[in-house]
Amino acid sequence: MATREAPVTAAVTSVGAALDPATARTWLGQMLLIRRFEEKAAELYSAGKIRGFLHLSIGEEAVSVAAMGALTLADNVVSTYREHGHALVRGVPPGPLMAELFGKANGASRGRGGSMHIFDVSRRFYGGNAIVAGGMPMAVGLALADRLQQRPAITTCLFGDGAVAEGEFHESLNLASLWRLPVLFVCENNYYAMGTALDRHQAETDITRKGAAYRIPSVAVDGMDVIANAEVARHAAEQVRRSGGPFLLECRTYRFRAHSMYDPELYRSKEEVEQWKRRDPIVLFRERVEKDAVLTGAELEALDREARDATDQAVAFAEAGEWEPVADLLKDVQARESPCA
Ligand SMILES: Cc1ncc(C[n+]2csc(CCOP(=O)(O)OP(=O)(O)O)c2C)c(N)n1
Ligand SMILES: [Mg+2]
Repeated sequence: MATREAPVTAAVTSVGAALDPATARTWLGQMLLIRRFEEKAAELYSAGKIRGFLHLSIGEEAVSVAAMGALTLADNVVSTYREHGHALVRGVPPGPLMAELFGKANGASRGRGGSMHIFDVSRRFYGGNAIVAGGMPMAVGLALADRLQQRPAITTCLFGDGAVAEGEFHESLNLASLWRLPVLFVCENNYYAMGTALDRHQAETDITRKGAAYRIPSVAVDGMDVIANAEVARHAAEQVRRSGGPFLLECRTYRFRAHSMYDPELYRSKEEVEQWKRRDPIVLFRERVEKDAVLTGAELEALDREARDATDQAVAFAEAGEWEPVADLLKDVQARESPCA
């Protein structure tokens, strides 16, 4: 069973920052939408409505809220296969997102991508990438393109702790630093890559130290604390904008569910999972909102109802969608003419 040493760098935690009702409503509403949407997706998977791979980010909602909240719509986002939360906060509507999970033609990627390949060019959301660390060189390329075209935008690149074992992680950090490209690298460190604990595949488990090795300013934050995470992400994004160079933000978090829908979870103890669940980002934030009387009990209930209603409407949208006609299945698979001819 995995045992973890405390990382060398302490994670930033929030220190009593004041909360305003509008922000509380936004953050709680977004986290609840992700939670209810994914709980429903798990149910629909068991019912056979959703097939293929399905990776849930339940427990990691604060990271989505923080990372996406630091951006403007002119910025680019490159994500992983655990991306429903990122997509929802970025503004991909729940209906097309759910329809994509169903594989319907009204899905965000026209039913061609499924859960791991949510794509929305209008929101500069460039996947949904199934390959571990596969999005990282793409993010560096997007930032390079922006630099060459003098577009004043930054690119946020999300990746898991498992990605740090890949060559693409090192190549991407190195080039982004060497060429001073505006990339905000956001590591969702949930301490596991499928069934392998971080300290079973990395000699150095402090991911900020890997960023520092490439001379990238790197900070770790408590990813279960939406207030701290959002504050640090905002500073990180501002620094990328101001300096034009990269930044690495390590968000220390935990997934409460299995890696995907097929995973007996033999690599971690129930006690460990329960311990992390006591720091559920939604519960923690709701407690803080109640303690400071930022929102009333009725407002809190209404937020949860809205998240459930939006999820139900998304399911209805997906159910009403059509399958792509069989005659179209080969469309867009191969170019009609070779560009080299
Ligand atoms: C290059 C590559 N190798 C292996 C896999 C199989 N695989 C899928 S998910 C995963 C674990 C990745 O873990 P992490 O990056 O920590 O992300 P998390 O699932 O924890 O969000 C692996 C090894 C893959 N998709 N791509
Ligand atoms: Mg992981």
